[in-house]
Amino acid sequence: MQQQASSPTEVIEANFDSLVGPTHNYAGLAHGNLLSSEHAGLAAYPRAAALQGLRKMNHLRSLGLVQGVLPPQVRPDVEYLRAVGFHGGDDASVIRRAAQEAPRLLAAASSASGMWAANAATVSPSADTADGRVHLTPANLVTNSHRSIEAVQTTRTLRAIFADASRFVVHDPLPATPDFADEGAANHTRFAPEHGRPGVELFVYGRLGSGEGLIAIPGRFPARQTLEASRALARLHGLDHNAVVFAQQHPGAIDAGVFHNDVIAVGNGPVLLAHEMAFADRDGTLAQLRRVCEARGFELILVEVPESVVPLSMAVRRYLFNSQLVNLPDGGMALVAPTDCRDEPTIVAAVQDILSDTSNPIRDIHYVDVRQSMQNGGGPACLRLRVVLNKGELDSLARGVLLTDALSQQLEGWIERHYRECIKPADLADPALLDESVAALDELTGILGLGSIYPFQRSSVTVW
Ligand code: SUG
Repeated sequence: MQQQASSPTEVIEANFDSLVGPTHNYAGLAHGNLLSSEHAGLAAYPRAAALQGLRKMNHLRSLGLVQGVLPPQVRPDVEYLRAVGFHGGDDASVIRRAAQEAPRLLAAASSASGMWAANAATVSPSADTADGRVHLTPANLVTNSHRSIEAVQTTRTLRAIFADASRFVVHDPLPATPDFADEGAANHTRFAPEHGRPGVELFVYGRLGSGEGLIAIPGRFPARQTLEASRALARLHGLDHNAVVFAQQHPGAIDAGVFHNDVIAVGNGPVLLAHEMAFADRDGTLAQLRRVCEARGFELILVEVPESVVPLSMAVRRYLFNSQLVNLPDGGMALVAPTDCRDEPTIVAAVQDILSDTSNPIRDIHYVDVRQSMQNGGGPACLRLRVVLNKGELDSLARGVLLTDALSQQLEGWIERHYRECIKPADLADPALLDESVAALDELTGILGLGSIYPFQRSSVTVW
């Protein structure tokens, strides 16, 4: 099963962003995510949101990076509504009944939350795994109902893209119970001297599963990731236990609105950019991470931002740490940050200090406008799933999902044709939204060359 190793320098990081789905709306569904709560009920702009996402993908491509596209989920999820008792009748009657009797459930069934691809799965590159394959485990997202319904379609989609079983393993999601609550790559960071060398994988959890004992947990907001889930992922992926670190997220940070670790830290290569409140045991975690990186033959480069420079409350609103940190083709790294950071002088000054400090390789910052996503608590890093790939792996995945100028143009036209300009909460009661989404997604699978990945494209008896 072990593949011919390609030279580590031929190994790249591809970013897979999900297209924002046609039902993008603000329903205030994510307790503990302050921006989602704050914008509940606001008019949302799905067409603008999808175009912002596409522009962000093209920006990454203009920096010389490989960019992939993931298709959205079918929403509203009428099967979910049927499963919770709105059965009988056609789809339109199910939607109308849910709108009348349980608008919040309809909102959950209609959420375009699959757009945050960092929560799609946890990914370990082949350089880190025992069998030399790339391992992906779709996240079960059990903490929130509107997100838990993503896992089944995410698994199908990833299996369609990473289909070559000699190179990729797409596991089933972890058991959907609170003990194994898993939010995917948003709580996982990989460090390596170069993408293609064996790395160190950091798993950050907010609470323990019941098999693990008791620790201090946040009092106000839910901790979404368990240690038990993180351990299971490391086992499933066949990671070397000497190259894995499990660290507890600071409970105070979760209570301040840091619902995922990627709201307070980002890593790339040997670099960790983090706020000082990232970890419950700051000193212990950093010392262990340094030790484990050293044992793998490289030095961790820590860029830490103190509370006195960027207060946590500001980080949570502006998403500095939810920037993408990427390698530039000519060396050095760049941050791809939300424009919300550019509008805050304190953050601009902090970034300037980071860029001019020659003890780290971060050289440049690019601002991208992803405001439609930001208002639901998702910044640039939430919108992408990173997959480190060697040449053979890159060549063997479904090619139609890799963004090119031609594909980008097609997608732009597709968005203009199919997406509504505006969706207000009351619009979710309109059954036409489902028909519009189905028509859009049916065309999209053709554009991306993915075949039949949605239930509406298959006969009712097909089992994936
Ligand atoms: O799970 N927001 C998402 C945002 C996820 C951001 N992802 C990362 N940090 N990786 C969440 O909290 C809001 C949906 C609504 O309220 O309509 C929402 O689900």
